[in-house]
Amino acid sequence: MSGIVLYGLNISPPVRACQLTLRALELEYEFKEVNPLAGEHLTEEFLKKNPQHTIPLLDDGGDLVWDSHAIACYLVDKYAQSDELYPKDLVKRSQVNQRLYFDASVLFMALRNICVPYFYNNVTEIPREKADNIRDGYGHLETFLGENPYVNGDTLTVADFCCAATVSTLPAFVELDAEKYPKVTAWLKRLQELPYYEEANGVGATEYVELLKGQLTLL
Ligand SMILES: N[C@@H](CCC(=O)N[C@@H](CS)C(=O)NCC(=O)O)C(=O)O
Repeated sequence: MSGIVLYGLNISPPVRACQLTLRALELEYEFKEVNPLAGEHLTEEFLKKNPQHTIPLLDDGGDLVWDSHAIACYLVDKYAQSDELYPKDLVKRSQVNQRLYFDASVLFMALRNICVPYFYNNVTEIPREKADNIRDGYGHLETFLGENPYVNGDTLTVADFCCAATVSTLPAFVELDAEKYPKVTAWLKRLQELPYYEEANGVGATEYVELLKGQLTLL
């Protein structure tokens, strides 16, 4: 086996975080569609590769990596010309890791805790506490950004890709209020200016938001 293969679906935020990273690094890759909404993540073949049955999954010449945060870091460590997107300096790396874990455990979980009941059990009501988890996520990010252009300061990192893939999707559930969260709004606009943003993330995020438009009620 050779070459990079990314398994996933365009509407999935963690898949898009990997696509942002791949495009930023100008890496060639094959995209193989696996649609969890059609049960394609539960085939024997896919489970052999990822027993946790999540997308994205990266197959790099037979080496398998899953979890978007792990994939993004792996790609930079292995292929980047510089360490800018995922610094080698221990302190800087720990700060990027903090934002990555924030995305994995706070932002993305706020999304997953609403979309899993909806997609798999048709739960169309969003309880107040779940909507509050999203607002808390927006609020923390607003604080983290401070006066900086990116989530870890002056430099774009993989943490921006992971957080942006999620934050551009969360408005499917709770609007990103530009007056309450001006820094988050400006940061997202900044990322939208990246030449590869629209293809790697914008199209899929819009598709996700459109798919859920009018389907859910905030309690
Ligand atoms: N922390 C994981 C989350 C991945 C995840 O939950 N992906 C969803 C699609 S957005 C999925 O594969 N769901 C199917 C399942 O969990 O069985 C990551 O960042 O890759």
